[in-house]
Amino acid sequence: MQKLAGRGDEVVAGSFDLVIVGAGFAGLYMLHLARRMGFSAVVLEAAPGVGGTWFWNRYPGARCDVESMQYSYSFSEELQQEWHWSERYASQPEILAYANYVAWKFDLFCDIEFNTRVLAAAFQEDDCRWVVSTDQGMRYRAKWCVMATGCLSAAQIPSIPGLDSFQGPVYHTGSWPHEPVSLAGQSVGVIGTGSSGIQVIPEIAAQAGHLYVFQRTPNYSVPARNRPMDAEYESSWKAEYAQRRKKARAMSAGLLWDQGDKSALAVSPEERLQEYERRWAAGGTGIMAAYSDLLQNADANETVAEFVRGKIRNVVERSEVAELLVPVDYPIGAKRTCADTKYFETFNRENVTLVDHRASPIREMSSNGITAGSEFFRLDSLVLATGFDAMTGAISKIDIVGRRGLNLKEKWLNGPNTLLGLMTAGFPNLFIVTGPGSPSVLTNMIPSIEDNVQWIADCISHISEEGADFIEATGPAEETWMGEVRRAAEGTLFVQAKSWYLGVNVPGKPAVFMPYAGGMPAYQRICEEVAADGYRGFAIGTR
Ligand code: N01
Repeated sequence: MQKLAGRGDEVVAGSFDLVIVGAGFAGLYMLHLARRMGFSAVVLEAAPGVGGTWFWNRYPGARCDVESMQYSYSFSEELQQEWHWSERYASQPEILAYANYVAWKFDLFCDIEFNTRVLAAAFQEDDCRWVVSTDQGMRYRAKWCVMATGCLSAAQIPSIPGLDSFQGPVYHTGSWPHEPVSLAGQSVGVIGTGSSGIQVIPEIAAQAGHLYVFQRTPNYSVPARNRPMDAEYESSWKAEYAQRRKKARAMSAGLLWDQGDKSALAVSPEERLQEYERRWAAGGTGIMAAYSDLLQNADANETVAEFVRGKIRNVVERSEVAELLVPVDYPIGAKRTCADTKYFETFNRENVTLVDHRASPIREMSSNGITAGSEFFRLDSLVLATGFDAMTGAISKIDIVGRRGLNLKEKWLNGPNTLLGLMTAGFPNLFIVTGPGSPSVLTNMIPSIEDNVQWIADCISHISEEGADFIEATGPAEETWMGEVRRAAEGTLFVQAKSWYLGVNVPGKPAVFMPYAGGMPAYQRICEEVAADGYRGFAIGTR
Protein backbone atom coordinates (compact mmCIF):
# COMPACT_ATOMS: atom_id res chain seq x y z
CA MET A 1 0.00 0.00 0.00
CA GLN A 2 1.27 3.42 -0.91
CA LYS A 3 1.80 5.58 2.19
CA LEU A 4 1.45 9.33 1.86
CA ALA A 5 2.53 12.03 4.28
CA GLY A 6 0.05 12.41 7.13
CA ARG A 7 -1.04 14.92 9.76
CA GLY A 8 -0.02 14.51 13.37
CA ASP A 9 1.09 10.99 14.24
CA GLU A 10 -1.11 9.36 11.63
CA VAL A 11 -0.02 8.26 8.20
CA VAL A 12 -2.42 8.77 5.32
CA ALA A 13 -2.67 5.33 3.79
CA GLY A 14 -4.47 6.50 0.69
CA SER A 15 -7.72 7.67 -0.87
CA PHE A 16 -10.32 5.24 -2.14
CA ASP A 17 -13.84 5.25 -3.44
CA LEU A 18 -14.85 2.89 -0.62
CA VAL A 19 -13.52 1.99 2.78
CA ILE A 20 -15.14 -1.23 3.95
CA VAL A 21 -14.93 -2.17 7.62
CA GLY A 22 -14.83 -5.93 8.18
CA ALA A 23 -13.79 -8.94 6.08
CA GLY A 24 -16.65 -11.28 6.95
CA PHE A 25 -19.12 -12.43 4.32
CA ALA A 26 -20.48 -8.89 3.95
CA GLY A 27 -17.10 -7.19 3.55
CA LEU A 28 -15.82 -9.77 1.10
CA TYR A 29 -18.80 -9.47 -1.19
CA MET A 30 -18.83 -5.67 -0.92
CA LEU A 31 -15.20 -5.59 -2.03
CA HIS A 32 -15.87 -7.96 -4.89
CA LEU A 33 -18.84 -5.95 -6.17
CA ALA A 34 -17.13 -2.59 -5.72
CA ARG A 35 -14.20 -3.75 -7.79
CA ARG A 36 -16.44 -5.26 -10.44
CA MET A 37 -18.16 -1.88 -10.74
CA GLY A 38 -14.83 -0.14 -11.23
CA PHE A 39 -14.47 1.44 -7.79
CA SER A 40 -11.30 1.42 -5.74
CA ALA A 41 -11.80 -0.11 -2.32
CA VAL A 42 -9.94 -1.24 0.76
CA VAL A 43 -11.18 -3.53 3.52
CA LEU A 44 -9.98 -2.93 7.07
CA GLU A 45 -10.14 -6.00 9.28
CA ALA A 46 -9.17 -6.36 12.94
CA ALA A 47 -8.50 -10.10 12.66
CA PRO A 48 -5.49 -11.61 10.93
CA GLY A 49 -7.81 -13.44 8.52
CA VAL A 50 -11.13 -13.31 6.69
CA GLY A 51 -14.43 -14.83 7.90
CA GLY A 52 -15.74 -12.33 10.46
CA THR A 53 -17.74 -14.05 13.17
CA TRP A 54 -16.65 -17.44 11.77
CA PHE A 55 -13.04 -16.42 12.30
CA TRP A 56 -13.58 -15.83 16.00
CA ASN A 57 -16.21 -18.41 16.96
CA ARG A 58 -13.93 -21.42 16.83
CA TYR A 59 -15.10 -23.10 20.02
CA PRO A 60 -15.47 -26.89 19.92
CA GLY A 61 -18.78 -27.81 18.31
CA ALA A 62 -19.23 -24.48 16.49
CA ARG A 63 -21.46 -25.17 13.53
CA CYS A 64 -24.07 -23.35 11.49
CA ASP A 65 -27.75 -24.06 12.13
CA VAL A 66 -28.69 -23.29 8.51
CA GLU A 67 -28.10 -26.09 6.00
CA SER A 68 -24.81 -25.64 4.17
CA MET A 69 -26.39 -25.88 0.70
CA GLN A 70 -28.20 -22.65 1.63
CA TYR A 71 -25.70 -20.95 3.95
CA SER A 72 -23.41 -19.89 1.14
CA TYR A 73 -23.09 -17.20 -1.52
CA SER A 74 -25.38 -17.34 -4.53
CA PHE A 75 -23.76 -14.58 -6.60
CA SER A 76 -21.45 -16.90 -8.53
CA GLU A 77 -22.85 -20.00 -10.21
CA GLU A 78 -19.32 -21.26 -10.70
CA LEU A 79 -18.59 -20.93 -6.99
CA GLN A 80 -21.73 -22.68 -5.87
CA GLN A 81 -21.14 -25.49 -8.34
CA GLU A 82 -17.52 -26.12 -7.49
CA TRP A 83 -17.66 -25.85 -3.69
CA HIS A 84 -18.43 -29.09 -1.87
CA TRP A 85 -19.88 -29.03 1.63
CA SER A 86 -19.03 -32.20 3.49
CA GLU A 87 -21.90 -32.12 5.98
CA ARG A 88 -25.55 -31.16 6.18
CA TYR A 89 -24.62 -28.38 8.61
CA ALA A 90 -21.15 -26.98 8.08
CA SER A 91 -18.69 -26.82 10.93
CA GLN A 92 -16.86 -23.59 11.71
CA PRO A 93 -13.54 -24.78 10.17
CA GLU A 94 -15.30 -25.62 6.92
CA ILE A 95 -17.13 -22.27 6.79
CA LEU A 96 -13.83 -20.52 7.45
CA ALA A 97 -12.17 -22.56 4.68
CA TYR A 98 -15.01 -21.47 2.37
CA ALA A 99 -14.51 -17.79 3.23
CA ASN A 100 -10.80 -18.16 2.47
CA TYR A 101 -11.54 -19.95 -0.77
CA VAL A 102 -13.87 -17.14 -1.86
CA ALA A 103 -11.24 -14.52 -1.00
CA TRP A 104 -8.65 -16.49 -2.99
CA LYS A 105 -10.93 -17.24 -5.97
CA PHE A 106 -11.95 -13.61 -6.41
CA ASP A 107 -8.48 -12.30 -5.61
CA LEU A 108 -9.64 -10.28 -2.62
CA PHE A 109 -6.73 -10.65 -0.20
CA CYS A 110 -4.65 -7.94 -1.87
CA ASP A 111 -7.19 -5.26 -0.92
CA ILE A 112 -7.64 -6.29 2.71
CA GLU A 113 -5.59 -4.76 5.51
CA PHE A 114 -5.52 -7.36 8.30
CA ASN A 115 -4.70 -6.77 11.97
CA THR A 116 -6.18 -3.32 11.51
CA ARG A 117 -8.90 -2.23 13.90
CA VAL A 118 -10.94 0.81 12.92
CA LEU A 119 -11.16 3.23 15.82
CA ALA A 120 -12.92 6.22 14.31
CA ALA A 121 -14.65 7.48 11.20
CA ALA A 122 -15.40 11.15 10.64
CA PHE A 123 -17.38 12.77 7.85
CA GLN A 124 -15.70 15.84 6.34
CA GLU A 125 -18.47 18.17 5.24
CA ASP A 126 -16.25 20.33 3.03
CA ASP A 127 -15.43 17.57 0.56
CA CYS A 128 -17.98 14.88 1.50
CA ARG A 129 -15.33 12.35 2.36
CA TRP A 130 -15.00 9.92 5.26
CA VAL A 131 -11.72 9.81 7.12
CA VAL A 132 -11.27 6.46 8.81
CA SER A 133 -8.57 6.04 11.50
CA THR A 134 -7.13 2.76 12.67
CA ASP A 135 -5.14 1.39 15.59
CA GLN A 136 -2.19 1.13 13.22
CA GLY A 137 -1.98 4.91 13.14
CA MET A 138 -3.27 5.06 9.58
CA ARG A 139 -5.94 7.22 7.98
CA TYR A 140 -7.98 6.19 4.97
CA ARG A 141 -10.03 8.69 2.98
CA ALA A 142 -13.01 7.58 0.97
CA LYS A 143 -16.21 8.93 -0.46
CA TRP A 144 -18.13 5.90 0.80
CA CYS A 145 -17.77 4.09 4.08
CA VAL A 146 -19.41 0.68 4.45
CA MET A 147 -19.82 -0.88 7.86
CA ALA A 148 -19.66 -4.62 7.22
CA THR A 149 -19.07 -5.16 10.91
CA GLY A 150 -21.49 -8.05 11.44
CA CYS A 151 -24.49 -8.56 13.70
CA LEU A 152 -22.88 -10.97 16.15
CA SER A 153 -19.27 -9.93 16.44
CA ALA A 154 -18.94 -7.98 19.69
CA ALA A 155 -18.55 -10.56 22.46
CA GLN A 156 -20.48 -9.77 25.64
CA ILE A 157 -18.53 -10.33 28.85
CA PRO A 158 -20.78 -10.45 31.92
CA SER A 159 -19.84 -8.26 34.85
CA ILE A 160 -19.30 -10.89 37.54
CA PRO A 161 -17.66 -9.52 40.68
CA GLY A 162 -14.16 -10.95 41.00
CA LEU A 163 -13.96 -12.27 37.43
CA ASP A 164 -10.49 -10.75 37.08
CA SER A 165 -9.27 -12.52 40.21
CA PHE A 166 -9.88 -15.98 38.75
CA GLN A 167 -6.47 -17.61 38.22
CA GLY A 168 -7.53 -20.12 35.56
CA PRO A 169 -8.12 -19.37 31.91
CA VAL A 170 -11.37 -17.68 30.88
CA TYR A 171 -12.57 -18.31 27.33
CA HIS A 172 -15.41 -16.60 25.48
CA THR A 173 -17.01 -18.72 22.77
CA GLY A 174 -17.09 -15.65 20.51
CA SER A 175 -13.32 -15.08 20.72
CA TRP A 176 -11.97 -18.57 21.20
CA PRO A 177 -8.16 -19.01 21.11
CA HIS A 178 -6.49 -20.18 17.94
CA GLU A 179 -4.21 -22.56 19.77
CA PRO A 180 -5.73 -25.90 20.79
CA VAL A 181 -7.44 -25.71 24.18
CA SER A 182 -7.37 -28.82 26.33
CA LEU A 183 -9.88 -29.08 29.14
CA ALA A 184 -9.20 -32.77 29.66
CA GLY A 185 -9.76 -33.89 33.20
CA GLN A 186 -10.43 -30.35 34.42
CA SER A 187 -13.20 -28.89 36.48
CA VAL A 188 -14.84 -26.54 33.97
CA GLY A 189 -17.64 -24.01 34.32
CA VAL A 190 -19.77 -22.88 31.37
CA ILE A 191 -21.96 -19.82 31.80
CA GLY A 192 -24.70 -19.50 29.19
CA THR A 193 -27.07 -21.87 27.44
CA GLY A 194 -27.84 -20.08 24.15
CA SER A 195 -26.85 -21.47 20.72
CA SER A 196 -23.13 -21.30 21.56
CA GLY A 197 -23.50 -22.89 25.01
CA ILE A 198 -25.73 -25.62 23.65
CA GLN A 199 -23.09 -26.52 21.06
CA VAL A 200 -20.03 -26.30 23.28
CA ILE A 201 -21.44 -28.05 26.38
CA PRO A 202 -21.59 -31.63 24.95
CA GLU A 203 -18.06 -31.23 23.56
CA ILE A 204 -16.62 -30.04 26.88
CA ALA A 205 -18.53 -32.67 28.86
CA ALA A 206 -16.84 -35.35 26.78
CA GLN A 207 -13.37 -34.27 27.94
CA ALA A 208 -13.74 -32.47 31.27
CA GLY A 209 -13.29 -34.14 34.62
CA HIS A 210 -16.41 -32.33 35.75
CA LEU A 211 -18.55 -29.74 33.99
CA TYR A 212 -20.74 -27.23 35.80
CA VAL A 213 -23.31 -25.59 33.55
CA PHE A 214 -24.59 -22.28 34.93
CA GLN A 215 -27.99 -21.75 33.36
CA ARG A 216 -30.02 -18.58 33.81
CA THR A 217 -32.72 -19.24 31.21
CA PRO A 218 -33.40 -22.67 29.70
CA ASN A 219 -33.57 -22.73 25.93
CA TYR A 220 -35.68 -24.60 23.43
CA SER A 221 -33.44 -26.77 21.31
CA VAL A 222 -34.13 -29.34 18.63
CA PRO A 223 -31.82 -32.06 17.37
CA ALA A 224 -29.80 -30.92 14.35
CA ARG A 225 -29.34 -34.48 13.08
CA ASN A 226 -26.22 -33.42 11.32
CA ARG A 227 -24.78 -35.99 8.92
CA PRO A 228 -22.35 -36.29 6.03
CA MET A 229 -23.61 -34.59 2.89
CA ASP A 230 -25.82 -36.87 0.87
CA ALA A 231 -24.47 -36.97 -2.70
CA GLU A 232 -27.92 -37.08 -4.27
CA TYR A 233 -29.15 -34.20 -2.16
CA GLU A 234 -26.14 -32.13 -3.13
CA SER A 235 -26.62 -32.94 -6.83
CA SER A 236 -30.29 -32.05 -6.70
CA TRP A 237 -29.38 -28.63 -5.29
CA LYS A 238 -26.61 -28.06 -7.79
CA ALA A 239 -28.88 -29.06 -10.69
CA GLU A 240 -31.29 -26.24 -9.90
CA TYR A 241 -29.42 -23.87 -7.63
CA ALA A 242 -30.65 -20.69 -9.32
CA GLN A 243 -34.33 -21.67 -9.13
CA ARG A 244 -34.03 -22.83 -5.53
CA ARG A 245 -32.23 -19.67 -4.43
CA LYS A 246 -35.02 -17.65 -6.03
CA LYS A 247 -37.68 -19.66 -4.23
CA ALA A 248 -35.76 -19.31 -0.95
CA ARG A 249 -35.71 -15.53 -1.31
CA ALA A 250 -39.48 -15.60 -1.66
CA MET A 251 -39.79 -17.20 1.79
CA SER A 252 -39.99 -15.08 4.92
CA ALA A 253 -36.68 -16.31 6.40
CA GLY A 254 -34.92 -16.47 3.04
CA LEU A 255 -34.72 -20.22 3.50
CA LEU A 256 -36.14 -22.86 1.24
CA TRP A 257 -37.86 -25.19 3.63
CA ASP A 258 -41.08 -27.05 3.98
CA GLN A 259 -43.28 -24.14 5.12
CA GLY A 260 -46.74 -25.22 6.23
CA ASP A 261 -49.53 -22.86 5.20
CA LYS A 262 -52.19 -23.82 7.74
CA SER A 263 -52.71 -22.59 11.27
CA ALA A 264 -51.52 -25.06 13.91
CA LEU A 265 -54.99 -24.68 15.42
CA ALA A 266 -56.77 -25.65 12.20
CA VAL A 267 -55.74 -29.29 12.39
CA SER A 268 -56.51 -32.05 14.88
CA PRO A 269 -54.10 -32.71 17.79
CA GLU A 270 -53.30 -36.11 16.25
CA GLU A 271 -52.38 -34.61 12.88
CA ARG A 272 -50.29 -31.92 14.58
CA LEU A 273 -48.42 -34.45 16.68
CA GLN A 274 -47.66 -36.53 13.61
CA GLU A 275 -46.32 -33.46 11.83
CA TYR A 276 -44.14 -32.41 14.77
CA GLU A 277 -42.80 -35.97 15.11
CA ARG A 278 -41.95 -36.03 11.40
CA ARG A 279 -40.05 -32.76 11.64
CA TRP A 280 -38.37 -33.74 14.91
CA ALA A 281 -37.08 -36.91 13.22
CA ALA A 282 -35.86 -34.89 10.22
CA GLY A 283 -33.90 -32.58 12.55
CA GLY A 284 -33.10 -28.90 12.34
CA THR A 285 -35.17 -25.85 13.11
CA GLY A 286 -37.68 -26.64 10.34
CA ILE A 287 -40.13 -27.69 13.03
CA MET A 288 -40.86 -23.97 13.43
CA ALA A 289 -42.11 -23.91 9.82
CA ALA A 290 -44.66 -26.67 10.42
CA TYR A 291 -47.54 -24.19 10.55
CA SER A 292 -48.03 -20.64 9.38
CA ASP A 293 -48.75 -19.04 12.75
CA LEU A 294 -46.24 -20.52 15.18
CA LEU A 295 -44.47 -17.20 15.62
CA GLN A 296 -47.61 -15.08 15.64
CA ASN A 297 -50.25 -16.88 17.67
CA ALA A 298 -49.52 -17.76 21.31
CA ASP A 299 -51.92 -20.74 21.35
CA ALA A 300 -50.44 -22.14 18.14
CA ASN A 301 -46.97 -21.62 19.54
CA GLU A 302 -47.85 -23.44 22.74
CA THR A 303 -48.60 -26.63 20.76
CA VAL A 304 -45.03 -26.87 19.48
CA ALA A 305 -43.50 -25.54 22.71
CA GLU A 306 -45.26 -28.28 24.68
CA PHE A 307 -44.16 -30.89 22.15
CA VAL A 308 -40.51 -29.87 22.61
CA ARG A 309 -40.90 -29.78 26.41
CA GLY A 310 -42.15 -33.36 26.27
CA LYS A 311 -39.08 -34.38 24.27
CA ILE A 312 -36.76 -32.78 26.83
CA ARG A 313 -38.53 -34.62 29.65
CA ASN A 314 -38.18 -37.89 27.72
CA VAL A 315 -34.45 -37.49 27.19
CA VAL A 316 -33.33 -36.18 30.57
CA GLU A 317 -33.35 -39.04 33.07
CA ARG A 318 -33.44 -37.11 36.36
CA SER A 319 -36.79 -35.37 36.50
CA GLU A 320 -35.59 -32.52 38.72
CA VAL A 321 -32.88 -31.74 36.12
CA ALA A 322 -35.36 -32.08 33.25
CA GLU A 323 -37.69 -29.55 34.88
CA LEU A 324 -34.83 -27.03 35.10
CA LEU A 325 -34.05 -27.54 31.41
CA VAL A 326 -37.63 -27.08 30.25
CA PRO A 327 -38.39 -23.51 29.13
CA VAL A 328 -41.79 -22.41 30.36
CA ASP A 329 -41.98 -18.66 30.48
CA TYR A 330 -41.56 -17.57 26.87
CA PRO A 331 -42.72 -18.81 23.47
CA ILE A 332 -40.56 -21.16 21.44
CA GLY A 333 -38.80 -19.25 18.66
CA ALA A 334 -39.03 -15.91 20.50
CA LYS A 335 -35.35 -16.47 21.27
CA ARG A 336 -33.55 -18.10 18.39
CA THR A 337 -34.36 -21.80 18.45
CA CYS A 338 -31.17 -23.81 18.87
CA ALA A 339 -30.16 -26.91 16.96
CA ASP A 340 -28.06 -29.32 18.98
CA THR A 341 -26.20 -32.58 18.93
CA LYS A 342 -26.97 -34.54 22.11
CA TYR A 343 -27.35 -31.44 24.28
CA PHE A 344 -30.05 -32.68 26.62
CA GLU A 345 -28.47 -36.16 26.74
CA THR A 346 -25.35 -34.49 28.17
CA PHE A 347 -27.19 -33.85 31.43
CA ASN A 348 -27.48 -37.62 31.98
CA ARG A 349 -23.71 -37.84 32.37
CA GLU A 350 -22.31 -38.32 35.84
CA ASN A 351 -19.67 -35.64 35.25
CA VAL A 352 -22.19 -32.86 34.45
CA THR A 353 -24.00 -30.70 36.98
CA LEU A 354 -26.64 -28.17 36.04
CA VAL A 355 -26.59 -25.13 38.30
CA ASP A 356 -29.78 -23.10 38.26
CA HIS A 357 -28.49 -19.57 38.15
CA ARG A 358 -31.99 -18.17 38.69
CA ALA A 359 -32.51 -19.93 42.01
CA SER A 360 -28.84 -19.56 42.96
CA PRO A 361 -27.51 -16.44 41.21
CA ILE A 362 -23.80 -16.24 40.52
CA ARG A 363 -22.48 -14.03 43.31
CA GLU A 364 -18.78 -13.82 42.67
CA MET A 365 -15.64 -15.41 41.38
CA SER A 366 -12.51 -15.96 43.36
CA SER A 367 -9.06 -17.20 42.41
CA ASN A 368 -10.18 -20.82 42.13
CA GLY A 369 -13.89 -20.92 41.53
CA ILE A 370 -17.33 -19.40 41.50
CA THR A 371 -19.97 -18.90 44.14
CA ALA A 372 -23.60 -19.29 43.08
CA GLY A 373 -26.20 -18.90 45.79
CA SER A 374 -24.54 -20.27 48.89
CA GLU A 375 -22.51 -22.93 47.06
CA PHE A 376 -18.90 -22.74 45.93
CA PHE A 377 -17.78 -24.55 42.77
CA ARG A 378 -14.07 -25.13 42.34
CA LEU A 379 -13.05 -24.51 38.73
CA ASP A 380 -9.87 -24.89 36.68
CA SER A 381 -11.27 -23.08 33.63
CA LEU A 382 -14.26 -20.95 32.81
CA VAL A 383 -16.09 -20.73 29.47
CA LEU A 384 -18.33 -17.75 28.85
CA ALA A 385 -21.02 -18.62 26.31
CA THR A 386 -22.66 -15.32 27.13
CA GLY A 387 -23.39 -14.05 23.64
CA PHE A 388 -22.94 -10.73 21.93
CA ASP A 389 -23.77 -7.07 22.03
CA ALA A 390 -25.74 -7.84 18.89
CA MET A 391 -26.43 -5.68 15.84
CA THR A 392 -25.09 -2.43 17.27
CA GLY A 393 -22.14 -3.57 19.42
CA ALA A 394 -19.44 -3.63 16.76
CA ILE A 395 -20.53 -0.31 15.21
CA SER A 396 -20.78 1.40 18.59
CA LYS A 397 -17.18 0.50 19.38
CA ILE A 398 -16.12 2.84 16.57
CA ASP A 399 -16.24 6.58 17.19
CA ILE A 400 -18.38 7.57 14.20
CA VAL A 401 -19.01 11.27 13.69
CA GLY A 402 -21.33 12.53 10.97
CA ARG A 403 -22.60 15.95 10.01
CA ARG A 404 -22.20 18.83 12.47
CA GLY A 405 -20.31 16.66 14.95
CA LEU A 406 -23.19 14.24 15.42
CA ASN A 407 -21.91 11.12 17.16
CA LEU A 408 -23.58 7.85 16.15
CA LYS A 409 -23.35 6.30 19.59
CA GLU A 410 -25.11 9.33 21.06
CA LYS A 411 -27.71 9.32 18.30
CA TRP A 412 -28.46 5.66 19.11
CA LEU A 413 -28.52 6.13 22.87
CA ASN A 414 -32.24 5.23 23.02
CA GLY A 415 -31.98 2.55 20.35
CA PRO A 416 -30.73 2.42 16.77
CA ASN A 417 -32.57 4.45 14.10
CA THR A 418 -31.99 3.62 10.48
CA LEU A 419 -33.71 3.76 7.15
CA LEU A 420 -34.07 0.13 5.99
CA GLY A 421 -31.15 -0.79 8.23
CA LEU A 422 -28.92 0.58 5.48
CA MET A 423 -28.28 4.23 6.40
CA THR A 424 -28.88 6.53 9.32
CA ALA A 425 -29.76 10.24 9.10
CA GLY A 426 -26.90 12.63 9.74
CA PHE A 427 -24.30 10.23 8.35
CA PRO A 428 -24.14 10.74 4.59
CA ASN A 429 -22.45 8.11 2.43
CA LEU A 430 -22.20 5.73 5.39
CA PHE A 431 -23.81 2.36 4.74
CA ILE A 432 -24.44 -0.53 7.09
CA VAL A 433 -24.77 -4.08 5.80
CA THR A 434 -27.62 -5.94 7.56
CA GLY A 435 -27.92 -3.14 10.10
CA PRO A 436 -30.59 -2.79 12.79
CA GLY A 437 -33.90 -2.28 11.01
CA SER A 438 -33.15 -4.91 8.36
CA PRO A 439 -34.36 -8.54 8.58
CA SER A 440 -30.78 -9.85 8.89
CA VAL A 441 -30.63 -12.15 11.91
CA LEU A 442 -34.20 -13.35 11.39
CA THR A 443 -33.20 -14.69 7.99
CA ASN A 444 -30.55 -16.76 6.29
CA MET A 445 -27.70 -14.28 6.72
CA ILE A 446 -25.71 -14.79 3.53
CA PRO A 447 -28.54 -14.05 1.04
CA SER A 448 -29.57 -11.10 3.23
CA ILE A 449 -26.00 -9.83 3.07
CA GLU A 450 -25.90 -10.29 -0.70
CA ASP A 451 -29.13 -8.33 -1.19
CA ASN A 452 -27.97 -5.46 1.04
CA VAL A 453 -24.56 -5.31 -0.62
CA GLN A 454 -26.13 -5.32 -4.10
CA TRP A 455 -28.45 -2.47 -3.05
CA ILE A 456 -25.50 -0.46 -1.70
CA ALA A 457 -23.43 -1.07 -4.84
CA ASP A 458 -26.33 -0.02 -7.09
CA CYS A 459 -26.88 3.05 -4.95
CA ILE A 460 -23.23 4.10 -5.12
CA SER A 461 -23.29 3.60 -8.88
CA HIS A 462 -26.44 5.66 -9.22
CA ILE A 463 -25.14 8.55 -7.13
CA SER A 464 -21.82 8.51 -9.00
CA GLU A 465 -23.57 8.55 -12.39
CA GLU A 466 -25.76 11.45 -11.23
CA GLY A 467 -22.61 13.36 -10.34
CA ALA A 468 -23.92 13.90 -6.80
CA ASP A 469 -21.66 14.09 -3.77
CA PHE A 470 -23.81 12.43 -1.17
CA ILE A 471 -26.85 10.39 -0.29
CA GLU A 472 -28.29 10.47 3.19
CA ALA A 473 -31.32 9.05 4.99
CA THR A 474 -33.80 11.77 5.89
CA GLY A 475 -35.12 12.04 9.44
CA PRO A 476 -38.84 11.69 8.63
CA ALA A 477 -38.30 8.65 6.37
CA GLU A 478 -36.19 7.07 9.08
CA GLU A 479 -38.88 7.68 11.68
CA THR A 480 -41.50 6.13 9.42
CA TRP A 481 -39.32 3.08 8.85
CA MET A 482 -38.63 2.60 12.55
CA GLY A 483 -42.42 2.72 13.10
CA GLU A 484 -42.71 -0.03 10.50
CA VAL A 485 -40.02 -2.08 12.27
CA ARG A 486 -41.88 -1.69 15.58
CA ARG A 487 -45.23 -2.62 14.05
CA ALA A 488 -43.77 -5.70 12.36
CA ALA A 489 -42.30 -6.90 15.68
CA GLU A 490 -45.51 -6.24 17.60
CA GLY A 491 -47.33 -8.62 15.26
CA THR A 492 -45.08 -11.48 16.39
CA LEU A 493 -44.18 -13.39 19.55
CA PHE A 494 -40.55 -12.28 19.29
CA VAL A 495 -41.16 -9.45 21.72
CA GLN A 496 -42.25 -11.86 24.45
CA ALA A 497 -38.76 -13.08 25.38
CA LYS A 498 -35.80 -11.31 26.89
CA SER A 499 -33.42 -11.86 24.00
CA TRP A 500 -30.49 -10.27 22.27
CA TYR A 501 -32.93 -9.32 19.47
CA LEU A 502 -34.18 -6.76 22.01
CA GLY A 503 -30.74 -5.92 23.36
CA VAL A 504 -31.74 -6.74 26.93
CA ASN A 505 -28.80 -9.13 27.36
CA VAL A 506 -26.51 -6.10 27.58
CA PRO A 507 -26.87 -4.08 30.81
CA GLY A 508 -27.96 -0.54 30.03
CA LYS A 509 -28.78 -1.21 26.38
CA PRO A 510 -32.25 0.15 25.52
CA ALA A 511 -34.89 -2.52 24.95
CA VAL A 512 -35.69 -2.05 21.28
CA PHE A 513 -36.50 -4.92 18.94
CA MET A 514 -33.75 -4.39 16.38
CA PRO A 515 -34.37 -6.58 13.33
CA TYR A 516 -37.24 -6.04 10.87
CA ALA A 517 -39.68 -8.92 11.39
CA GLY A 518 -41.75 -8.32 8.25
CA GLY A 519 -39.89 -10.99 6.30
CA MET A 520 -37.28 -11.00 3.59
CA PRO A 521 -39.61 -10.70 0.55
CA ALA A 522 -41.47 -7.68 1.94
CA TYR A 523 -38.20 -6.00 2.88
CA GLN A 524 -36.61 -6.73 -0.47
CA ARG A 525 -39.64 -5.36 -2.30
CA ILE A 526 -39.51 -2.14 -0.27
CA CYS A 527 -35.77 -1.75 -0.93
CA GLU A 528 -36.33 -2.21 -4.66
CA GLU A 529 -39.27 0.22 -4.74
CA VAL A 530 -37.32 2.85 -2.82
CA ALA A 531 -34.43 2.63 -5.29
CA ALA A 532 -36.76 2.62 -8.33
CA ASP A 533 -38.45 5.71 -6.93
CA GLY A 534 -35.19 7.68 -7.04
CA TYR A 535 -34.17 6.60 -3.53
CA ARG A 536 -37.36 7.80 -1.89
CA GLY A 537 -36.75 8.94 1.67
CA PHE A 538 -33.10 9.68 1.03
CA ALA A 539 -31.62 13.10 0.28
CA ILE A 540 -29.22 13.25 -2.64
CA GLY A 541 -27.14 16.35 -3.21
CA THR A 542 -23.95 18.15 -3.99
CA ARG A 543 -21.77 19.91 -1.47
O1 N01 B 1 -25.65 -16.03 22.88
P1 N01 B 1 -27.11 -15.90 23.55
P2 N01 B 1 -25.06 -17.18 21.95
N1 N01 B 1 -25.07 -14.45 33.83
O2 N01 B 1 -27.26 -14.45 23.84
C1 N01 B 1 -26.44 -16.28 29.30
C2 N01 B 1 -25.88 -17.11 16.76
N2 N01 B 1 -25.21 -18.38 16.87
O3 N01 B 1 -23.66 -16.85 21.69
O4 N01 B 1 -30.89 -16.17 28.38
C3 N01 B 1 -25.55 -15.64 33.48
O5 N01 B 1 -28.15 -16.54 22.72
C4 N01 B 1 -27.80 -16.05 28.72
O6 N01 B 1 -28.79 -16.19 29.71
P3 N01 B 1 -30.23 -15.45 29.50
C5 N01 B 1 -27.38 -17.33 16.93
O7 N01 B 1 -28.06 -16.40 16.17
C6 N01 B 1 -25.52 -19.30 15.94
O8 N01 B 1 -25.37 -18.51 22.50
O9 N01 B 1 -29.89 -14.01 29.13
N3 N01 B 1 -25.88 -16.00 32.25
C7 N01 B 1 -27.83 -17.12 27.63
O10 N01 B 1 -28.11 -18.36 28.16
C8 N01 B 1 -27.53 -17.09 18.40
O11 N01 B 1 -28.84 -16.77 18.80
C9 N01 B 1 -24.98 -20.52 16.03
O12 N01 B 1 -30.89 -15.58 30.79
C10 N01 B 1 -25.70 -15.08 31.29
C11 N01 B 1 -26.39 -17.09 27.15
O13 N01 B 1 -25.61 -16.56 28.19
C12 N01 B 1 -26.57 -15.96 18.62
O14 N01 B 1 -25.45 -16.29 17.82
C13 N01 B 1 -24.12 -20.86 17.04
C14 N01 B 1 -25.19 -13.81 31.57
C15 N01 B 1 -26.20 -16.22 25.93
O15 N01 B 1 -26.96 -16.71 24.89
C16 N01 B 1 -26.11 -15.77 20.03
O16 N01 B 1 -25.88 -17.05 20.62
C17 N01 B 1 -23.81 -19.90 17.99
C18 N01 B 1 -24.89 -13.50 32.91
N4 N01 B 1 -24.44 -12.29 33.26
C19 N01 B 1 -24.37 -18.67 17.89
N5 N01 B 1 -25.12 -13.12 30.42
C20 N01 B 1 -25.38 -21.51 15.04
O17 N01 B 1 -25.46 -21.25 13.87
C21 N01 B 1 -25.57 -13.94 29.47
N6 N01 B 1 -25.92 -15.12 30.00
C22 N01 B 1 -25.75 -22.82 15.51
